[in-house]
Amino acid sequence: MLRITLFCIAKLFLFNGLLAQSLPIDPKATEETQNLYVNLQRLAEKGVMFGHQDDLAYGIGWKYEPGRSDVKEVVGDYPAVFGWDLGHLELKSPMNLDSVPFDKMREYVQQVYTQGGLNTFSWHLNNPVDPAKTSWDHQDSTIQQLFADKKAMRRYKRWLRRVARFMKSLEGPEGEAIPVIFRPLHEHNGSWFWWGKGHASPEEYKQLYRFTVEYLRDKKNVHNLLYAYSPDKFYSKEEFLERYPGDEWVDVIGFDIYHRPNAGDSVDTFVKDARRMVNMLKEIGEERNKLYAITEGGLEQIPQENWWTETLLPVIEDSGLSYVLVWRNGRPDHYYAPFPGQESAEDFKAFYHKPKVLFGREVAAENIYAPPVPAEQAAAKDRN
Ligand code: BMA
Repeated sequence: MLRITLFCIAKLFLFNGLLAQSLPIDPKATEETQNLYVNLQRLAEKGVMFGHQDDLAYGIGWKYEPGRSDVKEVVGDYPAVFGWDLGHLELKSPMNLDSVPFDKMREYVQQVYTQGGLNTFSWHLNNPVDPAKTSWDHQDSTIQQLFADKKAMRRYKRWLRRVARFMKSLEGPEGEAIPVIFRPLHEHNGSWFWWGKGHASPEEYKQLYRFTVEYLRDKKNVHNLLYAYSPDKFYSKEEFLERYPGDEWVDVIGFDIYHRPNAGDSVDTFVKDARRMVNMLKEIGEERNKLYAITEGGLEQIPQENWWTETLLPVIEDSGLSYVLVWRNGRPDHYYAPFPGQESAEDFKAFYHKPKVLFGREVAAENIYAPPVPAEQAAAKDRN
């Protein structure tokens, strides 16, 4: 009898464990969103997806030319993950803070979905207490003021409704909502944004994160989002979790990390530090059954010829990371992916060919929005 009871309890735990691992925090997540979440967990065992911010919108020397991508022009394939930013959507601006028209952004997101890739959104939103101020115009206690000031709160809700409308307008060929990763209030353990560490207590930050999720999901019925929590670089698990809103609010955990070498630094220092962060992230991800990723980063202008295979690869390989996303190719002095002729382009090709680094075609073959293939079938397919 005791053995039977124990067996039942064990089964229940196992079942709950599987459920916790396989389902997004939104119980009403659309079918494609649920499929995506489960497929991403499976895919993370195969390799790390490569991502690039604004990849289809512009690159070095071009803007809004259909089909173009700096990454594709170097390796003959698109990235697997595409980052976009919603900053200024809240202001009803027709284009985002980096001049990408939202109508075009929607088309790019549709293109990515159709070709089997993944879209992720950040949001450099203005300050809802003082809307003329940008994300970076921080002032103390903004979050506290937001919750105390009815007018500011009405404004923030209005902004969230604009986000909700945009997210719902992302539709696939059958009218289905396109699942995306939404990564609000990022890099919050730094103090450069108004939601950052120096301007809010951990509880205030959590309150805003939870409010944001709840409003979109439960009030506005947006059900095509997976939510990501991503501080900037961090030095302990405690620091990583200090402002974590809780497992029931987050689908993906990650961090942003830029390589900013100082004269005299050895590459090894960055690799070691970053790898330590990846290892801590992996532990937290495994403990909490969350997908984990390097949500943003890179080396500006990539002046190191072998940066991809000698710096980035040792940071990400055999890590279980879902993806790594490098920032935008914004200007000749501000880019993070190579383009033809760029110093690191040859090395980027070698990086592309690493079996555990996944680009567009490999991920397209995985049908990440389709019902997950049962484990046995997948294993049989692998054997063939
Ligand atoms: C920063 C820079 C800025 C940009 C901002 C938001 O890292 O790329 O030029 O406006 O991100 O995308």
